[in-house]
Amino acid sequence: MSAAHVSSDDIRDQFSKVMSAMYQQEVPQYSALLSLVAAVNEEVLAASPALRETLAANNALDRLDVERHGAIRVGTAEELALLRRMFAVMGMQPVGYYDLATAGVPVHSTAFRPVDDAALSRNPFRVFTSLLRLELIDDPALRQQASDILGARRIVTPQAVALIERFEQHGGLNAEQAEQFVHQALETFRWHEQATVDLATYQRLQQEHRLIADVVCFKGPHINHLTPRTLDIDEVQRRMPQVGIDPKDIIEGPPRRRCPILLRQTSFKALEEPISFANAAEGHHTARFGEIEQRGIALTHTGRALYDRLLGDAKSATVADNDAHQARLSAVFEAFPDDDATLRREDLAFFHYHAAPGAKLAKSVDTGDVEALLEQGALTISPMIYEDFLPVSAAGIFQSNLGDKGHSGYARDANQRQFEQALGVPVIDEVALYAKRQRASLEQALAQLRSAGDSLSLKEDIN
Ligand code: OOG
Ligand code: NI
Repeated sequence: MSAAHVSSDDIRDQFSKVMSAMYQQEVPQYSALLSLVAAVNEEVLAASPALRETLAANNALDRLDVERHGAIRVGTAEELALLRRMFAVMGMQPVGYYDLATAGVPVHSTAFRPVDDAALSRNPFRVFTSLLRLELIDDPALRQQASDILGARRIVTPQAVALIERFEQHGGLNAEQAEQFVHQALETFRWHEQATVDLATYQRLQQEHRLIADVVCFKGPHINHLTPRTLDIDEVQRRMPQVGIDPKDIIEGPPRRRCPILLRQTSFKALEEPISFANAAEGHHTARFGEIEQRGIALTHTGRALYDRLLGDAKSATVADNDAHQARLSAVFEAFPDDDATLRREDLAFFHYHAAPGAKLAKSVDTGDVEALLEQGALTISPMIYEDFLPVSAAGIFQSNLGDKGHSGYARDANQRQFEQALGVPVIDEVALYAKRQRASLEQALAQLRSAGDSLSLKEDIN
């Protein structure tokens, strides 16, 4: 990148804002949801100055107002690979692999998102991107027809393609190109009321799986939801009906806790929208919905295994409503430690390490002795936010919007290799990424303590 180039962080920030503005126009309930989330976040921060301070100290306060994730579904390997290149212009890399087929949804997915601390605190915009698995359509004629329809469409404008190529060749875009790119890239995600197929084709695909019709029958991968981040999802869920939004019954993910873990999510049901077909017939399509999320700390493999086990234990009981579900979850999750010190000591979760301001090292303590430095207060920790998704929750959200329990015949092996071949690169392992960031923060904090220690002993030498 040269000085004339706009940073990818800036491009992503601009893009996420125009995307949000477009979705507010397309789906007015999303606008109402944004206001509700902003009001609740403000109340939470007003009631808890300590939380505000912690967020501010970790550069996590500013990002809250802009933080969104979106979701799209593409139809072919070529589409997925092209979008990977488009997201790369915005500093977004494919992180994680999610196999939704095991939950009866014929897709597998990744999340395009920024990966380093600075980019995440600037704007952590992420797009959950699913690739349709056409091979899961049993009827060969229908499978071929879907493939032909998808093969004929172009989801990225020629101008956007040219700007992606320019970015790749020159390592960046100048201000004017960046602005054009943002504008052109947005076109890919726009809603189209006009289906590209006739009613009969739509209905056949719809019968196979509603998601297949959603992917195949339109000009492009319309953004199907955009999700703001709340600091109190229970409160937002409770107030949604007051602003005319009908939430799904259950909040997905872990229960409310003192130290929130992973991700809690709820959504409102997809809108039924009028569409017209290629043969001029009129109809309806339900695809686009709204969602909110509350993010907590990222878990290690050990922590994640415990989470998965407890979630499984909680599932065995039938749930009457959200209150009953949450009460049951809370009871089961008592087995999951709920304070930072234990989460860290038992290697259940990831943290950022910090050198305490003005920390003086006791002479007896070595900077290699992390436990002693924490004990002594020279090192402090703060939770590292989970930046990814949860396949079980994702399946719950898919299903609440598809209005069915999915399709049990799709439970085949995860096929990460096949997905990566389509994508053109391997996905980044999200847990390895958290571990790397944790290590880097510890090394930096220790280096700071060492140099503070050096100048201290220098002073002692002089005296
Ligand atoms: C994606 C659903 C997954 C989430 O927040 O887990 C998702 C989709 O419906 O396309 O966005
Ligand atoms: Ni989502």
